[in-house]
Amino acid sequence: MTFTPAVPADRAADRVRAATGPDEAAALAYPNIALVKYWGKRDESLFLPVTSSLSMTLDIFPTTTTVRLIDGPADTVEFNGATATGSARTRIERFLDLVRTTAGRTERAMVVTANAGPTGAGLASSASGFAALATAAAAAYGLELDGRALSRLARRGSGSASRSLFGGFVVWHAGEGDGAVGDRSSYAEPIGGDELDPALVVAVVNQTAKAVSSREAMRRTTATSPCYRSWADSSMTDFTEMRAAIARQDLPAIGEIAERNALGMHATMLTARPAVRYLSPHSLAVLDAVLALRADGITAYATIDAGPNVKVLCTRADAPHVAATIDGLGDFVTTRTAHIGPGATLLPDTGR
Ligand code: 2P0
Repeated sequence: MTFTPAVPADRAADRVRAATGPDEAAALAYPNIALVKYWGKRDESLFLPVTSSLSMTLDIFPTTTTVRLIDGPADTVEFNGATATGSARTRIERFLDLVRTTAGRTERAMVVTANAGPTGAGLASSASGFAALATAAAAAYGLELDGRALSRLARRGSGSASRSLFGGFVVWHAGEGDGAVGDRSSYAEPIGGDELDPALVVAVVNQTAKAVSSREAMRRTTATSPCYRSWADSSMTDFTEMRAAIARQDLPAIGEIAERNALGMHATMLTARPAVRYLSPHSLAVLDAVLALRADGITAYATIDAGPNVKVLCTRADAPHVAATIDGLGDFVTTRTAHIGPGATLLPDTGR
């Protein structure tokens, strides 16, 4: 299988740059992959999670987004070169409404956004998407927010987007309480540890959008899985142990915790009613290859999000061997190797 990016990142950035002027801003943000997952909300409207999560921001598959304020009666949204429709458009319009309310502004906006990677395939496109949109929209509407406040804003577009505001290893605190108290206390921040410099080999077995959205899967799982509460409890332990493992730069421990946390999350989906199953036979083939690599003494651990694609954490030095092993499984899989990436940025000469 050949991986075809939707829009090359550099070309998307050029298009956006060419379009910027007053009252407009463009931003670039990268996806992040959670090593301790966010899976379940305690408040749907404020995007307050049940548990804290911890991620690594990547240096591949960025989203580039420009927001230009316009005179027209409605927002317009262009996504990967086509007019956005349906729920994708509604999510962006609702988010812009939130930004307008926060800024005390009423102008509508023209949004142009492009993903360099697959969309809706469990490769964190909504994380990079809403991190880029929050960064660009806040600047275009004249909101001056620090990193913590911007992460809280991005959270309201998509929970995982709060983490893509920052580079390297990032925690998103679940926070405490409901309403405004919960909102203020649920933010993301970087935690350092970047010296570890691991690689994440992304094994793409399917780059089409999933049938059940992660939002719906999360909702169904928390409401119906008899295993959900025990996963959430163990995830809190995983979070504490993961922070300690990152602080002591212990890659085998980081991998072990990440793998058990992800497989536990999938167990909650499999036990939802009706079940949600993102794992495919190809996902399992990659998981078997990871086990075989470990049996050969390679530090390689898997994590999987709301989709069939598998991400393999390993050292930078081992990444070529890990990628070659997975590529060798057959035509059904192709790999891209990521490393630690930067936080969201405004593109030069944009913003106010
Ligand atoms: C994560 N995922 O921590 C987890 C692991 C998928 C599996 O965050 O409803 O698109 O927009 O807050 O952020 C995907 O969920 O969900 C996700 P919403 P989001 O990365």
